[in-house]
Amino acid sequence: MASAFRIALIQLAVTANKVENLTRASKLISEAAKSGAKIISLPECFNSPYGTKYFPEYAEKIPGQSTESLSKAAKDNEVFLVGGSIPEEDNGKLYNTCTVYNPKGEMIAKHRKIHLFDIDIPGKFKFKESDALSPGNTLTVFDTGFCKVGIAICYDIRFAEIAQLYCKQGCGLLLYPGAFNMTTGPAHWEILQKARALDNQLYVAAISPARDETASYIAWGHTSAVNPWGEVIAKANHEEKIVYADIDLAYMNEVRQQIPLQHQRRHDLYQVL
Ligand SMILES: *[C@@H]1O[C@H](CO)[C@@H](O)[C@H](O)[C@H]1NC(C)=O
Ligand SMILES: CC(=O)N[C@H]1CO[C@H](CO)[C@@H](O)[C@@H]1O
Repeated sequence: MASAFRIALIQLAVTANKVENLTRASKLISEAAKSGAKIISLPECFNSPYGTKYFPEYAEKIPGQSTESLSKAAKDNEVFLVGGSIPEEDNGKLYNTCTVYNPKGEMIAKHRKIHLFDIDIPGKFKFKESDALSPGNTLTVFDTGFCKVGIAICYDIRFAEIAQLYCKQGCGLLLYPGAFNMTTGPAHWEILQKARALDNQLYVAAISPARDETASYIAWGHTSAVNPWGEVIAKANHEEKIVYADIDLAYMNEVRQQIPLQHQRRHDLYQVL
């Protein structure tokens, strides 16, 4: 199996009309596949505006309209497709859920956001995801044949332990569909990707929706990919765009040899279980 392959990160412009946006996503997936991408990812909440008041209205069962459209896009284009996330309804509860498809269109993973974004700064800013959503309780790794890939959603990137566990399980690439806002975006979006990449000496990519200035929650955009040396190797500004990045596992192994963190851990003093 080739040690280098291309991924595509789709910074989709998401608005209120679900059907048109699904069609738009499918079109961009096919464009990315034609440009040689083997793994393609959509952003967090790609079929719905981001906000607790929208989740009940846009939520779907899995399988449902949005995930069937993803399965078809993966199969038609013969790619691994990471379906960003959608609000999922299951048994009366809502989740922020990412589904993953193989090139035959079969769902091979389903990941529910683990850490919900609950912020309340009195008089300033309030966003309480847990008003509408329930948390997921499992970590998610899938194998592509190119490398193992770990998934987590948005706020989850702030919890270094998840990335460490994914690294321990042999991942070469971590994908974080996410939507940081206009404050946390410029402050933390890129540095968190670099931190997770450097700690674990692997590739990290974060996939945001394009910015919509008229939305109630304004996304920072800046979908990007970082290599195991901590360098940004591809990035968008805030408009709709497909970001391509080449993942080179031979390079990853070189970095791991140059700075042999993996062999020098003091498991007698600390351990991520
Ligand atoms: C973005 O979120 C942070 C809390 O995580 C909050 O302090 C800030 O006010 C928000 N910014 C905007 C522009 O909404
Ligand atoms: C990216 C994209 O095609 N977005 C569309 C989503 O649906 C709304 C409403 O129909 C359109 O205005 C957007 O252009």
